[in-house]
Amino acid sequence: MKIDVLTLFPAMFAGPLDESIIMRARKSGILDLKIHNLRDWTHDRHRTVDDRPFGGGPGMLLKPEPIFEAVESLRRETTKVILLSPSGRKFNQAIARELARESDLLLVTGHYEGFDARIRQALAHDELSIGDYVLTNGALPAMVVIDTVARLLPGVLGDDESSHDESFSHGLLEYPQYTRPAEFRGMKVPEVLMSGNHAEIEKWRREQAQIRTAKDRPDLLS
Ligand code: 4GX
Repeated sequence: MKIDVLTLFPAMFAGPLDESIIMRARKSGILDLKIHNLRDWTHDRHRTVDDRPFGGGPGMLLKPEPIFEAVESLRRETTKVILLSPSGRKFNQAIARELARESDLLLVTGHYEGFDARIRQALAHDELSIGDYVLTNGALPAMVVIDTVARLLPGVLGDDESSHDESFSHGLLEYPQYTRPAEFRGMKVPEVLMSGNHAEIEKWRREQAQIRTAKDRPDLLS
């Protein structure tokens, strides 16, 4: 999969995507990730990307020209163009699974108060939010989407890392898990887990997952 990112803060992307599983996916060629500076598509001396909203109001908006030029130069016939903003539909594992089937994504990250509405109208196939809170810019949301989608690409996870989407595939939170020691600072591992009775262990885990989900994420049950 090819992922292009359009951002005002390319330096923010150094680090999180240069480690571990994502770096391995990039080195193997499964993920072709390119970060682009929006200012490279400006033409004035100050490399202006923003302007004041018509009709007044606080803050600045990303102006259309640099984003249109950038998207038109980066996109291909097959590219899905996605804006990151708090007004988008809420990103989740199901959306990640859909995106993992695309051949190329172009993630456009905002800053300031938002985008000129014509960017959304004419360029965007989708607009995503990573949650109902306000960040300073869209770089972290873009990295969240990239990380979540990349680990779903075939060949990215090894056998040991794989199969652990569990919480979001069977719709319940994980059951509690324990490793050695069997007793730590007075806290004991539940007896059933050391019983060797696999039917009982299964039953206990199903119950625990239910209890935990009802308590912490009742929204997943309804
Ligand atoms: N999930 N931000 C975008 C600028 C902005 C504001 C309004 C469009 C409309 C965020 C989130 C998020 C901060 C990124 C504001 N762009 N993005 N930025 N939560 O908070 O995606």
